[in-house]
Amino acid sequence: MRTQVGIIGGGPSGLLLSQLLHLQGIDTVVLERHSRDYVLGRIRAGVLEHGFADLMREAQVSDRMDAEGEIHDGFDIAYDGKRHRVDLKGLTGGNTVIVYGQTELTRDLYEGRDRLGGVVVHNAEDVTPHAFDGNGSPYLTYRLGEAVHRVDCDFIVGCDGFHGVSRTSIPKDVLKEYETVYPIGWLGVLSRTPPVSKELIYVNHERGFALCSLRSQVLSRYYVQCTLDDSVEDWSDERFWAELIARLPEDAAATIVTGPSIEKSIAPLRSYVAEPMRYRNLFLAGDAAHIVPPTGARGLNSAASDIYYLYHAMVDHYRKGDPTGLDRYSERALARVWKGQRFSWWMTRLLHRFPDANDFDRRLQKTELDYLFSSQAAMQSLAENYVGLPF
Ligand code: FAS
Ligand code: PHB
Repeated sequence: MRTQVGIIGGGPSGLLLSQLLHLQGIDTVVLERHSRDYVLGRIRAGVLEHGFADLMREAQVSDRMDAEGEIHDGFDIAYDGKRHRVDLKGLTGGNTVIVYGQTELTRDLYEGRDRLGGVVVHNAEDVTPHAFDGNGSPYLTYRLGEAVHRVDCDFIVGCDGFHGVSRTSIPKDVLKEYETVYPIGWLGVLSRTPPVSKELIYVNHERGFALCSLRSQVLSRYYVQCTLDDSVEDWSDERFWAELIARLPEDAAATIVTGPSIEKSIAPLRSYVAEPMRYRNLFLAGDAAHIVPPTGARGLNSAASDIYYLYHAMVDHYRKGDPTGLDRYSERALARVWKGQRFSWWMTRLLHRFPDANDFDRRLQKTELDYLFSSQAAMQSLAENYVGLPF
């Protein structure tokens, strides 16, 4: 098989890039190691920056997002038992976010690929990138059952997430990795219950962080900070609801509707960036290159940011013969990735209880929160990062 851009990974990054390039007449093949159902079985992000929503519209896969996604003008941060609203719309001159689950967004992208006749190979095992170092033409190999297949291409894009094959295919002496691992995790629960609040509530509590989010008016998404020793088995639904309620401000604790969990998972918190995001004819995008703690809702949005830059760079290369975008992809993408890293790190430090924190740390955290809600400038900084900085 021959194509122009060989993409490893059929998650949001790979599918969005494939869809956008297809609409510009640029051929792609997506190799995904799991089935579509498996990919759509994952429960992950929930908040889309307005720039990401625009990309979905440009990719012609936004009808359901625009019909079912909820536009949110703000969210609350609760601490010391009180809720403080962050007026995103007012603080950013009208920008908002869309609350729309990654699962549904990925489903929309798959349906968009189907509509255009896009090539997405599922259950592709042992996907391996070859000859991407500039000596010869790049190609991918993969296995379907016993049969080995080959995809010849001009470029390879690793959209294969943190545990993929693309980043680790870059020579060790080329890659510079930056990482901090937090001694905490998030236990997330999805329940068919009405959300406790119209907008998200982020909670800083002495027992630990909590977050009240949603997927629709009948589907709620809740999180509590847990330890890295915790396992899902340690957390019955009863224990989860009791702990969440213990951390919520009074009004929310009194009105929350609990119910059986339909999904329960623990995600460890980590900040990670691999540089560069290009090695000759191999590009990295999304979680393949960077990971953030979910506190700032930047993970999926940082992936979309990479796709924005790579998409425009590929179009300039193929349509105008201009390599500038490709040559500057890593520099441009990383500039925005690192701002997302900073914001996610800052929100995580602001809202969680760290086991190694002393009295000074905790007093400083409270001062940071008091300052935030006493300063228009500080709130504006929070708001402009949350709705998404310009591409
Ligand atoms: P993904 O990991 O989504 O997709 C990579 C794809 O590549 C997968 O389908 C995988 O099967 C495939 N793949 C991997 N290796 C392969 C190989 N060798 N060959 C072929 N295919 C391969 N972000 C938020 O903003 N908010 C959140 O609340 C949030 N919660 C999260 C919870 C968890 C448990 C995780 C893991 C992430 C969470 N994220 C969250 C971040 C998440 O949304 C990512 O940013 C997003 O999935 C990134 O999309 P992709 O880059 O496409 O990577
Ligand atoms: C979610 O709804 O899953 C969600 C929302 C905001 C975050 C993290 C996760 O910061």
